[in-house]
Amino acid sequence: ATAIQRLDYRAPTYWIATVDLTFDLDPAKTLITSKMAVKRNSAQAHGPLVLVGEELTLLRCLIDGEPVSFRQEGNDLVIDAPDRDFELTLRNTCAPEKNTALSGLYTSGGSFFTQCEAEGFRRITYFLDRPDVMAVYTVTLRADAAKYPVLLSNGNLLEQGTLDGGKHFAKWHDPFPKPSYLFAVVAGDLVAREQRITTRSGKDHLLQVYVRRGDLDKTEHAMNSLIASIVWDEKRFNLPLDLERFMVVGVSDFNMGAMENKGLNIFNTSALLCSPATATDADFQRVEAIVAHEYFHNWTGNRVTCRDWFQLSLKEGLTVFRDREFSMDMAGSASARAVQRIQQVRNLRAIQFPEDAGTMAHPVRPDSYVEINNFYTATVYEKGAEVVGLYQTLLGRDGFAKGMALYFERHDGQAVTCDDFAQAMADANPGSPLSSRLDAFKRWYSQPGTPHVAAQGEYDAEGHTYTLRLSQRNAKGPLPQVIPVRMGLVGPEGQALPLQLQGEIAARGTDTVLILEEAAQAFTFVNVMVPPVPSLLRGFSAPVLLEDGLSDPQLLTLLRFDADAFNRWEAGQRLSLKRLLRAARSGQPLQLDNAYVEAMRAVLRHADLDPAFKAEALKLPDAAYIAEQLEVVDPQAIHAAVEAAWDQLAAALRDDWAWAFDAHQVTGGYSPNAVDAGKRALANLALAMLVRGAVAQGDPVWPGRAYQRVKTASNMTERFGALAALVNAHAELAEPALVHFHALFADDALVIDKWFMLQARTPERGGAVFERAKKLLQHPDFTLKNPNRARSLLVQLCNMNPGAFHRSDAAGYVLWAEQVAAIDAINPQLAGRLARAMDRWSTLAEPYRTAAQEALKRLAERSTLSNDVREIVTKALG
Ligand code: HT7
Ligand code: ZN
Repeated sequence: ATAIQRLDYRAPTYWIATVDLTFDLDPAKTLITSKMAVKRNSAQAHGPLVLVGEELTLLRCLIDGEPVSFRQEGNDLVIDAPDRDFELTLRNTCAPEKNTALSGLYTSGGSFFTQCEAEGFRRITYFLDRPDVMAVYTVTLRADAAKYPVLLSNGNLLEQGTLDGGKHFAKWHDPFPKPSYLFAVVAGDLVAREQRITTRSGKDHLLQVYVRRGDLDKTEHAMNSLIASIVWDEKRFNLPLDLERFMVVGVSDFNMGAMENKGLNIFNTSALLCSPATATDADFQRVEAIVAHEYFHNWTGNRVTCRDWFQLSLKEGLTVFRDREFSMDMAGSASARAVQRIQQVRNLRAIQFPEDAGTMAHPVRPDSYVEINNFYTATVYEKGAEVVGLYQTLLGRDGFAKGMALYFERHDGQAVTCDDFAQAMADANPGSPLSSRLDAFKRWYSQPGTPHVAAQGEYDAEGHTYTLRLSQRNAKGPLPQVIPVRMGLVGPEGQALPLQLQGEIAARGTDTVLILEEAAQAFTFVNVMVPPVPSLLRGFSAPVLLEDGLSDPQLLTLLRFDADAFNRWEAGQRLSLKRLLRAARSGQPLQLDNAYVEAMRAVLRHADLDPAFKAEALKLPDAAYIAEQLEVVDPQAIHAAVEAAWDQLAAALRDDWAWAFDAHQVTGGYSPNAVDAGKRALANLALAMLVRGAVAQGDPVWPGRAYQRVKTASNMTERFGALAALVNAHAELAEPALVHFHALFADDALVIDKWFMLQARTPERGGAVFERAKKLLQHPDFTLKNPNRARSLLVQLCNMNPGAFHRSDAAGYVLWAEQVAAIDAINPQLAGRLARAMDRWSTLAEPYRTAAQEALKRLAERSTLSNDVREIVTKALG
């Protein structure tokens, strides 16, 4: 397969103004009739009309009702079309029940669903399946009335009724022109939670959440999240709900979290269903964020869409930014907001930083791709959201809102580019720090790689000045980037010092944003009366790796006093990171020092810090982030260092953990609110530490208490926390606890996913975790066909558990290659995700490096690989 290049974009020769689709739904063979109003694009030279279709059987092709000459070349349907507007009629079939790739029209649990982003519509009918072709859709669905009582598509229901032979029909019309990737159909035996709302403008809307019978009691949180999202988008960005009816549907077989089809969002059940008994606080939070994300796409993605798939971050980066802002507003307190930011950054560092340094590195706006499904990445989503955040940091909230307003004023109803977004932001804010450096700013879209920022401070005690020298380099991009560095100076007693830059007439307060835009720059502060500790990159104001060279005493000062909660957390992480890196580099056993342990005790016992913050501050950095700081990565050395650190923290703070566990029990009914969730997070961490410490001592008390909690907890957060404490500590009671848990939830697929995930992610000890995971592949509940299940075992083991995966006998790599190939034959998109486990193979120490390379080569030699997997292994091998 050849790579598609961004600069090769050309507008199409024809547009499609309207499309009238009729579906005769049958799992084995569905018949699709399509009538399209095709318009000549006079800006392009006349030529044949080339439509694309995959895995379809074409039955009829008419222009203005007359047969026309056409040919099929691979997936292309090439039609000798006239040099004018015309009506094209096509008829074709597809086979939904054979569609295990879950792209196009497929069946799941006896119902029909579609997934059209990015290129699934071509697996339904022949079309100009590209996002810049926006058409108005009318859809008639015909199906057996008993098996498929609910028939849904985008927009408004025009008509429904019965047909002969036990069939019925429904006719839908979506008044908004949309690209084919936003098309959707659902047909099945589903039930809905409904709610009528009146929005600020006085309009009435019907909201519906459709799920399988029996799941209705798990939809309340999704409905509440949807209503909160509607209210928030109107209030924060003035963006109203534009449809009378807004539908959300759950499906168990789904490749990603959810899909923003116009007026008919389709969700993975894992991103939709929750109840206190079956979902953790993290699940509740995830459902809220994904419901919001899909809803926010209605404006940032649907009303204004992407011209081509290279612009994917235009909608994804912006929508992730919006759902993050929403989640932070929903979280409430400043501390809860900081906790959200900490979790975002932890995730960025563990997943996006390695991606940006690895073989699949690409800019936020990629320049080429072989398979677009491989580019739904942490870079496009999470780094893309960070880049949108940079606009807000440079322009302020109001300036950013003005930019958004201008963007919609200019581009509503259009398919546009990242340049259009950047231009609207700059034009809405003349004279701003953005408008004067827009070209340089846009390097965030064109250069891959994580910039490294080095900082060095110099205090002049006599002149009372403090000079901060900042420099940047990016191994994957030659040009300096525009890096907003939010910062403050902290005095030795913790005081926030006034920030007056040399040449400025007054202090800027105690928190400011410096703009680093050259390779190296110096900033001198005057009237600095005491030697300060610089607190840099507050709130993680740019997605960079900061090397500030701060000493332990300086970091301890920030951990105790920084006014910026994010940087307090960061100081603790740096203290941990230093120790872990030292051990991982030297291969010597890690020995935590007293100062560090006492600092962690002080955090745990602190009178004012929120429990949720404490839980984050006490967690060690992720192995993937630690690995990114090393030139040569020995995964087992990192694993040993992290395990030793946990063991020592468990032992040294034993009484403190016991206090924390007892002091943070939540009484009363379950609520997923941030305060209660924070207490549960800290209590769960404490329990994990107590069980770990007890297992090391051979003491049965805490494992016994955890086991009891697995049996009697009244909510999933506590039950699963207790189970995880036992399993992760390799306690003897882990086995019976796992058996008990499985029996309790045998009928709940989403909970059984958790059961697999926990076992696949357990910190390795002597190879037992890998062996168990391998055995679980044979478990009767395991299947490669359901993406949630396959991910819960294989992605967790191979991509998220380096201590178990990277083995000196190469068994992890052998299993990986086998499973990638097996999944590839079923679902290439999912196989592509698993294939990413080897992205960073070339930095591995021996013997891992050679063994990983061999596994990659063996996989690459297979003749039957999909484009998805082929692109990833080819890039991995360089
Ligand atoms: N825009 C969607 C991205 C997507 C997707 C979703 C489900 C299955 C396959 C998919 N391919 C691409 C999801 C989102 O970002 O909201
Ligand atoms: Zn999205």
